[in-house]
Amino acid sequence: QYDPNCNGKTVIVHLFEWKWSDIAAECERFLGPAGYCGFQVSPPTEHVILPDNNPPQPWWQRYQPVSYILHSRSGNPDEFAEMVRRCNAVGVRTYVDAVINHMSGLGRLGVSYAGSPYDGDALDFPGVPYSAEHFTPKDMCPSYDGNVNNYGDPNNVRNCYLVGLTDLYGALDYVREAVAGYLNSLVAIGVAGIRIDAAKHMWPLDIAAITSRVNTLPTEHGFPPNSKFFVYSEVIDRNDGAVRVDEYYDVGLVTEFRYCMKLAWGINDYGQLGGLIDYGWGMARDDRAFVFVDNHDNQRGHGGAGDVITHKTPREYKQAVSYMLAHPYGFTQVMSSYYFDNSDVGPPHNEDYSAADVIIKPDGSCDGGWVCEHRWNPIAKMVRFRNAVAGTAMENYWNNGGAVSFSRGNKGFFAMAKGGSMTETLVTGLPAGTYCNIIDDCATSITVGSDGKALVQINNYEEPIFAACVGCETG
Ligand code: LAG
Ligand code: CA
Repeated sequence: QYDPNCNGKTVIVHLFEWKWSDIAAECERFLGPAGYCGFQVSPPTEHVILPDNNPPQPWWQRYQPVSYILHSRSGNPDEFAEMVRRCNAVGVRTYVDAVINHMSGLGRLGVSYAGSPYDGDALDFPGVPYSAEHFTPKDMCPSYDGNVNNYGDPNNVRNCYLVGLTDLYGALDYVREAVAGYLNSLVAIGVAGIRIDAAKHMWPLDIAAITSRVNTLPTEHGFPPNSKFFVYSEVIDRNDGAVRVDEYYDVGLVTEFRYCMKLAWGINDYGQLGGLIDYGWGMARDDRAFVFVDNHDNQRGHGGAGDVITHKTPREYKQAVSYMLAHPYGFTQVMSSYYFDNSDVGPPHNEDYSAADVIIKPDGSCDGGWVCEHRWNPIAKMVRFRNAVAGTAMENYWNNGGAVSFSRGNKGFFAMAKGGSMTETLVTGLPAGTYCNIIDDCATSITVGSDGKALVQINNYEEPIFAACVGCETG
């Protein structure tokens, strides 16, 4: 449950709203060679389809599942299985965003991609099937209108309807079995793990009862015998309610949303980077923290928003992601977005609202409305750095308020200058020798003396980052 099952690699990317055939190609042409461990997909199951919404078919319709059939606007079950297979073949793992706290919202009525009808008001989802008795009994929700509205009370947070979403009764054996059946169908085709959507709104014991029914990963997809399904629970804990991240340690890693905020503060004011991890705040312990600079919600003002840096400020974003990937804390996820002005609007799409092709330009950047942060120069390079220094501690930390540097054991050295330039003699932690900056493709380098020190110079306004690691130059 704690191992992402990717041979010790350290970074996954959230390919938000990408379609399955594009992801398969991306594994082969980019994610594998770049050293990514794997990718998180948008919820793959049938979901409500909202053509009359303004804008039509918002991204968030995928967070209203109506069955566990793997058919969505990203593709059909065959395309999904083919993606998992092709990616596994190049050592890149699939992680599914599993929406298992709830089904559709109340009032949602229709038929989804594979033909499953849904009726939210009647609590009727024959595609699973679920019916009224499988949803949390009304008398268990201490809220005047049935919705989650008191984050100080765990019964309210977990037994009421989150923004009107029909809440599954996770204490029932039938529900646990149905959800585990879904997860086992993923395992069978080679999926390596899941994000548990809205885990904060589920009882940790119900999650444990479900994950305990999940099979070990199939060796025919390249997993060592007895490998366990990787789990990270999405729990938004900003010291603002009754639910804490540590309640979920037994089922897997937990999202650490305070990290987004603290890192943003640190990039805006380097002096604060030294206090990035605050255990006094209850931040998740290192071996349970799942961290990211931004995610699909908080980059657009949905859950956990406020004080986050996104692709909309590329210079700051590159610094934030680079710092995250250099810093040893937690297991890291990189975001890969599409451009948007309206926070509800879905991905670039075809006439039928299926996800549009991701276009790759000759220079390796993306087009067609896709941002592809995971391909941005310093971000992709820092994936290589993080893999190379895995398992080492942060040492020789130096910070003068405008620039920062540290080493990772005797394997890596990282420096960053907020203003775009710096000239400092610093302790690198590296054995004597010459090391080049992987960020500028070895255009600059440092010479480390027998005392471990080197003159470090940065002169690059857009990408003011120096990263060197032993054995990294050749990739
Ligand atoms: C999550 N984590 O806990 C997801 O990361 C987040 O994106 C999901 O909300 C949420 N939990 C439920 O899975 C998203 C949007 C919501 C949207 C919801 C369901 O942030 O805005 O709610 O998905 O589609 C929408 C409307 C609401 C309406 C609700 C039910 O915005 O106004 O009440 O649907 O019909
Ligand atoms: Ca619930």
